[in-house]
Amino acid sequence: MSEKTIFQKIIDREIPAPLVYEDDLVAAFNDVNPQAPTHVLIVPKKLIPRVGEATAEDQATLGALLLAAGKIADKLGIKDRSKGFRLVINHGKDAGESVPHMHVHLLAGRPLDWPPG
Ligand code: DGP
Repeated sequence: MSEKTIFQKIIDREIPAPLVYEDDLVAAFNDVNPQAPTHVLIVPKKLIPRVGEATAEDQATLGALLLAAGKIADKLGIKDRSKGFRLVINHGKDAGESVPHMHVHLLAGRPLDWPPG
């Protein structure tokens, strides 16, 4: 069995990180290197290395990630359209993926450029 990812270790509570949100399928915690005043990582408890490798079996998990984003935004007071947030998923090298355990970045708290860098 291959070495657990850092995110799996956080999910399994082997590495301490306060959880911003948790349900049966996903966990969320603050990014260690925040790119905005709010930068939360929403991670499936099941290891899906990257979004393009998800299968039909993962449908509920993929849905849970987006539903969690809405709940977290609500909890953090950024769901209102006058504020807002951005969700980002990096798949592979050109996108800047650095942890091979799929995750959704939730970024907020400042105006975010478009197109992204
Ligand atoms: P990505 O580049 O899309 O694979 O994003 C990986 C993110 O994970 C990056 O923004 C930094 C964050 N990160 C890496 N190691 C840790 C860690 O040990 N704890 C936390 N909370 N975040 C981490």
